[in-house]
Amino acid sequence: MKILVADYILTCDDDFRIIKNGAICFDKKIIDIGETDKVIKNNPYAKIKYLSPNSVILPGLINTHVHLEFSANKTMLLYGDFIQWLQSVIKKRDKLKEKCNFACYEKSIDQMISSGVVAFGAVSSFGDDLKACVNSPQRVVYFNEILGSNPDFANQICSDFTNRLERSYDASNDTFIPAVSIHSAYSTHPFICDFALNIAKKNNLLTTTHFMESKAEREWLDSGSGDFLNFLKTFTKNPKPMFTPLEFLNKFKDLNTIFVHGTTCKQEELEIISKIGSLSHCFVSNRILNNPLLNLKNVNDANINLSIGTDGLSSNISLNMWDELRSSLFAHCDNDLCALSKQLILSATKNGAKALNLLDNTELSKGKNADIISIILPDMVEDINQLPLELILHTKSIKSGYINGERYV
Ligand code: MCF
Ligand code: FE
Repeated sequence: MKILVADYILTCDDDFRIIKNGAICFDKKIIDIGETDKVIKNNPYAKIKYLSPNSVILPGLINTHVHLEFSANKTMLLYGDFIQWLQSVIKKRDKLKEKCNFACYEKSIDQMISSGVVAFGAVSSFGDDLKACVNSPQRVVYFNEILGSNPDFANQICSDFTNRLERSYDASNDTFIPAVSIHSAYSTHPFICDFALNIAKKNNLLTTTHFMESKAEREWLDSGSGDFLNFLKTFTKNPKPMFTPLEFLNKFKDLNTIFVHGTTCKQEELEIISKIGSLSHCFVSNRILNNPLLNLKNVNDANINLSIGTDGLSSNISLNMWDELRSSLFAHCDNDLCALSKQLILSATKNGAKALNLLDNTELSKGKNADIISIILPDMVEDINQLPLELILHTKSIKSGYINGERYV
């Protein structure tokens, strides 16, 4: 049993309570949290650790969308246009895959670890990242991806998917959870989509999908025209959209799904997403691939559970969640700075936990998982209301991190 004492504890509870001069007592779970004197008095046998001045304790961060298999990329892909990027991924996919050895996976995971990520949702296209994900100290929701628009190959695609899913089942444990990813509405045939979603339904698996990422996707699914038409002609003779946007969303209605991107969603679609799942916001990826900026007002109006994803290094330069949060803070410049900072911190903690169905990770309170991080700010904070903002502005790495009460940083 340990007690950590800090200048501030950001609980991320429903009242967004910040405890000044606070302490948290835990083993695997949180036993007590509150003012330092009381916590120490109530738990006399715990080992006490006083953190350095200007310390902040908060729940471990959650990255709801990352692709580790593309981690070898630095300058190999084309940026600035979504379709061009997609073409370059297809062209360089095998090379990137080959370049990402075990050390490459570990490096990417380490980048998340040192930024305070205690759980992540990894989309796995090939199953090559399985061992690295299983070995990582973090909680991993492992989304086995399926895609393919040609029904002639459906049997092969489905059996490859089933094999990968089974391998992830064999590896599953308390901190490694198998799940299902439908790549997107433009790349997945309804038969293939149904196949994977039926398995998800039967086994109560979490699902994820890229949805309404680009203007091209909007145009294609709405009217079968635009940049996707020529692109898809390289795969199919006379390509037609395989779903309307609402038909696609409807496929997920009895599941729990993380929709990723959503930058070109209509309000009606956001309302549906709010009911059947959540949305992962990957600002840097959207910017690099020339996709629109997510409209936070519309997302908030639809009362969506919004979380944060870094996406993969195929469309980002960093898997450090603070880098992602900083970029997002600077991007949404119509929003009040302090209110946005608070929303971003909640998105990267509580909302991410809800999205990945890690319901014991939603906040720092009695009975929840002891997945805790500490950060040392460079100086004292003038106004406690600006603490979330100062954290986003100044943090690059954490001072210490605990998962299930075990120190991992
Ligand atoms: O989220 C970004 C952009 N949108 C779509 N796909 C991907 C992203 N990052 C990686 N991907 C992967 C995807 O999982 O790229 C491939 C898929 O395996 C594109 S389709 C050949
Ligand atoms: Fe992605």
